Amino acid sequence: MNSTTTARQCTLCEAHCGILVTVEDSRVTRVEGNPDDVLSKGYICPKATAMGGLHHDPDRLRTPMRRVGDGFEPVGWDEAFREIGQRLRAIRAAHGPSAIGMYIGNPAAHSSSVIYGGLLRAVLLTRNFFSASSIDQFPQEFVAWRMFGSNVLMPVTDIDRTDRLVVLGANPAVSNGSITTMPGAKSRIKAVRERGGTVVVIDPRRTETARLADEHVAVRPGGDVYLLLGMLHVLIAEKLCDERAVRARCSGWDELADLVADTTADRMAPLAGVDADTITRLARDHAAAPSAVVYARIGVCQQVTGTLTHWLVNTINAVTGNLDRAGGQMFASPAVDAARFAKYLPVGHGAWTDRSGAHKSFRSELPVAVLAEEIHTEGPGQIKAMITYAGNPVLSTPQADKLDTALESLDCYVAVDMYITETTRHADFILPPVSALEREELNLLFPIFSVHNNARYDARVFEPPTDGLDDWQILARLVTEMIPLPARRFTGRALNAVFAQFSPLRLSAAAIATGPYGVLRRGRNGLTLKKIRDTAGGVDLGPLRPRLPELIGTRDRKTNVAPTDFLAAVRTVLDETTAAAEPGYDLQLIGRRHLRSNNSWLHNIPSMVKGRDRCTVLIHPDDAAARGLADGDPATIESPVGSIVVPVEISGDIRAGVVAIPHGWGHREPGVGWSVAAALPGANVNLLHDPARVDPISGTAAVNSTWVRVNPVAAQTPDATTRFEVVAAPR
Ligand SMILES: Nc1nc2c(c(=O)[nH]1)N[C@H]1C(S)=C(S)[C@@H](COP(=O)(O)OP(=O)(O)OC[C@H]3O[C@@H](n4cnc5c(=O)[nH]c(N)nc54)[C@H](O)[C@@H]3O)O[C@H]1N2
Ligand SMILES: Nc1nc2c(c(=O)[nH]1)N[C@H]1C(S)=C(S)[C@@H](COP(=O)(O)OP(=O)(O)OC[C@H]3O[C@@H](n4cnc5c(=O)[nH]c(N)nc54)[C@H](O)[C@@H]3O)O[C@H]1N2
Ligand code: SF4
Ligand SMILES: [Mo]
Repeated sequence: MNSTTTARQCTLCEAHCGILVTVEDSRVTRVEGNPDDVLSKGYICPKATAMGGLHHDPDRLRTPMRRVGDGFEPVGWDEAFREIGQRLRAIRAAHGPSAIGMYIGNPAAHSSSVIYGGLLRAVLLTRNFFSASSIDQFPQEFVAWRMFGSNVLMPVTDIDRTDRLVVLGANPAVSNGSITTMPGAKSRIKAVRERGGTVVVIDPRRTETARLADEHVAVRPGGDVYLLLGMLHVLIAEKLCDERAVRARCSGWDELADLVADTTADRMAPLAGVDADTITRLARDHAAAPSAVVYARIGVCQQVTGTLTHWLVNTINAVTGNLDRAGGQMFASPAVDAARFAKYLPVGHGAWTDRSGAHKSFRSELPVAVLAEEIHTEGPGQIKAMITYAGNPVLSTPQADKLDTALESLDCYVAVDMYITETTRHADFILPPVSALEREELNLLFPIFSVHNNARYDARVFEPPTDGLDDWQILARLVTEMIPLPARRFTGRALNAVFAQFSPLRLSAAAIATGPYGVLRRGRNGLTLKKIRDTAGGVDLGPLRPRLPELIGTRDRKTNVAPTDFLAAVRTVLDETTAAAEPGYDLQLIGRRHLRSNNSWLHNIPSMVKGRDRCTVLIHPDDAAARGLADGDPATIESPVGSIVVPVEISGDIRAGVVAIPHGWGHREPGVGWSVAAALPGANVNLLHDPARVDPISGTAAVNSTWVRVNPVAAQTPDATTRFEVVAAPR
């Protein structure tokens, strides 16, 4: 038997764990953790085996597809690009550049092909650009821009050296960290306690991470902004900060002190849903620890107060002396040092708005929650054509069910994806990249957010098929089609030949050689792509090092702890508290993630979906009893904008008054090409979230505190519409 083992990374989530992939007779037979990997050190989660499952999945598209009637037919690449080019150029000529919209999804960031996604977006010159960022990390980027002068400067949690880890709205024991890339998060969290430190988890649910902690604080969904204001009050009123040191490095101390002068723990406690003593103690302990860090992520991004919360998180770290020092929040020093140049890149807020005028662009991008409206609403600037790249916004974004019909109404829709999904089933063309195991590359993005500096290479496990194209090659061909060219038949071919010379890997090699560790600077001992490629698990570039003075892009080169627009916004949320319930709705809905699931697209791999039903509504025993619900009963969850049915899962781990449902489910739409997923129960939770509910500063969809009511299916209110009827799965 012919057997080979290749070292590369699992590219499914941000952790990018090192894996050893064994292939026997052209089949992946084993995926193991790579003990030599300099970042993940042998750790993998159960999803790693899906790298093989995805490669062999018979439902994965291997050839471009063109729509015919309700179905698709295979089409050659050249013919597809020619026809796409003709149709999109005609739409642009008739309606202007913004008539072509574009959406980039999460997996795009997991490959360096995304460089060409950026180029395509630039060439389109459209105002209608969207991405998963506006239901994800936009608040963190916005805060980084305001505090440090660049959206790229989102600080990393130095988990491996901290004495006190406070996790707010994140569940790294399941997600393995995000915008703090920490494969094997569980061991890293346990290690904090093993070296005598403390771990606190602030989350409405007693999560897998909370189980590893010294303390769990069950905050009210959306209550974090008040909890943090209360903590800052204590820190400043009790003089727990080294004011002189803070003034030396930060601007805005006086304004901050003024803002929190009366946000006492007593006043904030009922708004946060956390008692005043706890708030006070959290502040004192943070100041007293030798090093301490608040790590916050998606739970508090997807809030109407997302930006304010992340600003207060960074501010608490800064004023307690935990910014840019070991054990606090730091900035990585990767081999391709994009952050170093980030301060020179314009960010921009409000360069344009959506057509309603309600939503401002942020770094030249509009909030995804308005995508369906921008397709549906007629008039100048209407989106007539779309390109989606590695995204499934029909399941992953709140659109009040309008995106489905919107995509269907387009004059032309091109999807770069390897599956016929809830989203891409509406496409006129689906252009599938080769599988991840057929790619060779070096990820440029995640080393910027890693807990330990590293440079790692992704080797090919399989040779790509001769007619296969990688994402970057597909995107480059689309760029060629969208650039105005004279004598296109000849110049187009020439341009394609030029792009072919500039693979992301070649660009990475050049960036490494000229980067801070590169041969050009360090001579013979310097780093090259070849040296990285020749290692068993990447190159260790050392622990995080203080470097904010070199990176910061604010005018006075200080961290701004009191941006004026944030101060004003806090006064507003203190006046009209976000705690106010929606009349008729009595429970707050939050999300959750599962170790074997990854957003919407791993549900077609049998080993990832075996076992009990995952798309359930988690509800506190008291709330279930009050509604006559037993474990496993189908329940209707209704919000002011939608309704779904999923089985009940009763759990004392969730705060009373709160329910949790995972996103990325509901694959039963006709025409979806995921044969395994299409047979699963589950519903699209984003049908419950109101697209109009966004963080007013960053435009991020606020899906983590929607007011709902939950009832047995029989008691369903007559006007409720149920699109994804399911029966409780046997357990
Ligand atoms: N209610 C609620 N909604 C959420 C969230 C939540 O917590 N709650 N989380 C949000 C977050 S954080 C995110 S990141 C988004 C994700 O939202 P999206 O990025 O829109 O969706 P995904 O589910 O990641 O779908 C990825 C798509 O890319 C395709 N794909 C996978 N790999 C590749 C590749 O290498 N190349 C190409 N071309 N295609 C590929 C898959 O087939 C799939 O169709 O969901 C968001 N939605
Ligand atoms: N297994 C797995 N791993 C993943 C993913 C996946 O789908 N599955 N997705 C990847 C992606 S795209 C991302 S962005 C990351 C996200 O990584 P995380 O941010 O760790 O994601 P979640 O597990 O959704 O954790 C969010 C937590 O916030 C809590 N929460 C909700 N509302 C509030 C609130 O108002 N206040 C507070 N304090 N907490 C709240 C939820 O209960 C939940 O525990 O994970 C990545 N890793
Ligand atoms: S945590 Fe799991 S899914 Fe994420 S990179 Fe590691 S093995 Fe892959
Ligand atoms: Mo995400």
